[in-house]
Amino acid sequence: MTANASPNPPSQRTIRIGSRKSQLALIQTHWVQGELQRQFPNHTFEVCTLETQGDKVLDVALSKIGDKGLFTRELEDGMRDGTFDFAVHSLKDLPTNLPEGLILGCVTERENPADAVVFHAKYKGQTLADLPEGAVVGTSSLRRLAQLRHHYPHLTFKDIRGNVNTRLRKLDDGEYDATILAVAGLTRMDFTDRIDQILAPEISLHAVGQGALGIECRDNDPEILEILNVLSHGPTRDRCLAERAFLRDLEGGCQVPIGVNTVIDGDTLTLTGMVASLDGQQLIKDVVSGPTATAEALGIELAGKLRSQGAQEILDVINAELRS
Ligand code: DPM
Repeated sequence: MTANASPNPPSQRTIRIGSRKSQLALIQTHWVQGELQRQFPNHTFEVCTLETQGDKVLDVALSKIGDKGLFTRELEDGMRDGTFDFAVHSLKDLPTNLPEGLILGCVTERENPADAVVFHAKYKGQTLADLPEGAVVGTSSLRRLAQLRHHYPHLTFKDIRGNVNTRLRKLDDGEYDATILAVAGLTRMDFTDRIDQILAPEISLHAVGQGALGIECRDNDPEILEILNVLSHGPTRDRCLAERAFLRDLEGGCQVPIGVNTVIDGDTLTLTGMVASLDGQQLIKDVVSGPTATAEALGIELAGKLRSQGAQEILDVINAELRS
């Protein structure tokens, strides 16, 4: 007997995924595309790439551009005008307030969220503490800068821009003695052999959402939300909801010296957070714990605790400096 076409063929849809063009962005987006294509063979998943403002403006310090949505706005416009159905971001690049009509549809399982140190060949095998007075560390993250200045006042810091490959090349060319990059990005790009030191949370609290992918989509497309649900990782989502609520409440913006760490043990989520001044002299840190189901409330509670210890004043000074 020959098989007849099914009278009710499963719905078939071409689903377009928006992505930045950097190598890391494409590795992340192609992973999402591959997983979804495997689990939903009836649909066709296509990747569409574009450049964001953050990819184009490379000669200005990230913190000076200061604009929210630097790496996401063009992708969001594409979702709203129907060019794409969803966009894959590094969650840490996604602002905590999303534009009307768009939501965080899915948070994927997090890689190691820690920061890593990569040294120039002449310092291979050492640690930041061993570097000589005045050694030059490349970073454009105010969070990394403030925490490392606090712990290692003997080091000098210099801005470094560009994607991961560009940064490693600038380091190898001798412009810097070390650079700090996320373990997650290096791992996804197969550069784990370049990691010389992983910074413990006692030294560097990571950025909000670091190591997880955030998939943003329209709030009125239940079919896409259902599809994305297969890539959602509950514990990562709870941790990142707490972290993002903390940052949103402090009105951190995308470039501020704010760091976090989260741990889930059973049903309890513990969130550590810190705010530091750019010179590293003031560093306010505290911890809250509670049920994972109250993740966002925990983030807000921690923001309040830090504010009562002077965090707002530190942030006001930094925001005024960045705007001048
Ligand atoms: C944001 C920051 C940086 C990126 C600021 C911060 C790092 C900039 C720098 C918000 N986005 O972390 O305090 O160090 O000069 C970025 C990276 C990844 C996502 C690269 C990195 C990959 C890791 C991940 C850039 N965005 O931090 O090494 O998925 O978390």
